[in-house]
Amino acid sequence: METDAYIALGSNRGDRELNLLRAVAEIGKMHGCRVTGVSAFYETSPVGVIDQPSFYNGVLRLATELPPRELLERLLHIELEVFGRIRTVRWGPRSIDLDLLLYGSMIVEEEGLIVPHPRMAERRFVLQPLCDLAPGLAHPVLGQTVAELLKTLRSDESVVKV
Ligand code: PH2
Ligand code: MG
Ligand code: MG
Repeated sequence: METDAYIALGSNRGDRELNLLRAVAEIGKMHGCRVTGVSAFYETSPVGVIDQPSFYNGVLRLATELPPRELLERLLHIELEVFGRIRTVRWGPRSIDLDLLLYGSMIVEEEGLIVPHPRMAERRFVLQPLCDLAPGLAHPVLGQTVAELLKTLRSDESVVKV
């Protein structure tokens, strides 16, 4: 049985667009996973640590047979082995960041694995590309759709389609 999962893609180091495209290709190669949608890419102002280069962000949809923990491990493997990402500064510059946003309507709270992603509803750089793919999708905890969350979001982040 396949489940729809949504993955956030982010890059603010190196060739940001190429990094996102490479990540989509790598995720598409994973066994037990089919990429069924990719959002537009957006150039976004950094959130959290603001003294760093702007990001490119996007979201992809996956039909997957992998359970969420295994999916997360494969994503971390791509970050590490394909992009050579070293985790130094939390929220600092990175060639690629792959975050599991949603796994069907499942709610998971385990060590190192929280789904839905705990900050997704506050981030325009996540909600805008997610809205491209799934405006009517309900957030499993908050109950509102992605389009509703985006409409009522109070945030001055800049998010511009590239
Ligand atoms: N990721 C972060 C922190 N801040 N800001 C933008 N614009 N885009 C991101 O992907 C991002 C961020 C932590 O992962
Ligand atoms: Mg992140
Ligand atoms: Mg991450």
